Amino acid sequence: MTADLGAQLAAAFDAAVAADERVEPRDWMPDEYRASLVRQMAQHAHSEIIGMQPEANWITRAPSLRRKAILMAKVQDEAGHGLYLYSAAETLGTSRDELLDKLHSGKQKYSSIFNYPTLTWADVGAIGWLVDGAAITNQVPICRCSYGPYARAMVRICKEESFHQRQGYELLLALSRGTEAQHAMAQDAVDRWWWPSLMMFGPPDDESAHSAQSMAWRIKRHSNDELRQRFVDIAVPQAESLGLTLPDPDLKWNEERGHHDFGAIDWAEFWDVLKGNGPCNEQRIGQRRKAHEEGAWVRDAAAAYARKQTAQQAAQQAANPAGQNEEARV
Ligand code: BYC
Repeated sequence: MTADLGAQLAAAFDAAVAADERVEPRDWMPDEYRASLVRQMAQHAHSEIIGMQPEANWITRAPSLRRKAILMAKVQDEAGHGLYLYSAAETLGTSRDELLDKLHSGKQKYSSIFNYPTLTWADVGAIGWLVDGAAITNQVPICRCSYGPYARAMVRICKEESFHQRQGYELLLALSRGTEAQHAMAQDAVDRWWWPSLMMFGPPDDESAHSAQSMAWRIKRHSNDELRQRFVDIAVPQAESLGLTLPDPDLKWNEERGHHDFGAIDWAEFWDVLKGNGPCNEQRIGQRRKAHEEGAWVRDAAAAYARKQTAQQAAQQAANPAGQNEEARV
């Protein structure tokens, strides 16, 4: 490609993004845009898949058939979200195998939140209310992401996440209004999940390596701190309706700012979890690798079946080359 043509393509790309047009897989895009999308989408997909583990931990111990059915449906939805996102990442020329290898070898990240344990049944409620609530706050703007396949995948994901958030809220409400011990269990879960949920939005803006460029490319529409503040403002009245408190003595309404002020986040803990030192990092990745190895026979069988089908179709076509025309006439 000549330097002139490169500059023209880059200018056309910048203009399309600035005009809020969608970038589609076959459009020209800068290598760095492609790489940054693969990075974020892969991390997002991995989070959905790893995120199945803490909740699946409670499927066999759900307190009723109704709760069990709801939880199974939710965990299945997370698997589906992972698949939409891996497929969307594949449109950028990166295979799912490649991305999974990078997850298993620790070269790509997944969300910090899933390195915390689910100690009681109330944790299922706290994850739904807080973790899915934070996820929706972060992900609704991604429905307007400049990259078409990612934006479109997010529309369906966000609808399902809303249901997940509601089920968590409803579960916590039942516990909060239950016996004293149930109320205490709900409060304890919220106490443990609140701060890690705030960390999900990523580092503060002045330490966020990718935000400025991702916002210029309209992959991200808001900064990490903006979305974190939006989440806090939404969660405070919901906690009141639940009859639960949030574990932050500095949380209070600031009339002047029109937002809630909140206490300092322990960023040392966040970076430590990202380095692999959270309470469950080893367990999560170990379980993921094991599931992948144990699923090898399914992938082999599916590939063998696909080869057989292709060979049969080729043989049929060779034996009856006119068949295709007849089908076309029908
Ligand atoms: N955990 O420059 P920054 C869900 C990394 S919900 C781990 O601000 P960016 C679910 C970041 O990758 C969760 N790593 O990055 C819910 C970067 O490292 P690299 C998934 C994090 O990309 C319920 C470095 O820190 N949601 O799936 O501009 C049930 C500097 O950060 C985290 C998504 O992934 C974190 N919390 O902004 C089941 C949403 N935060 O890559 C499942 C899509 C930051 O340079 N992703 N890092 O090695 C995003 O919106 C953005 O990627 C983030 C980070 C806001 C997360």
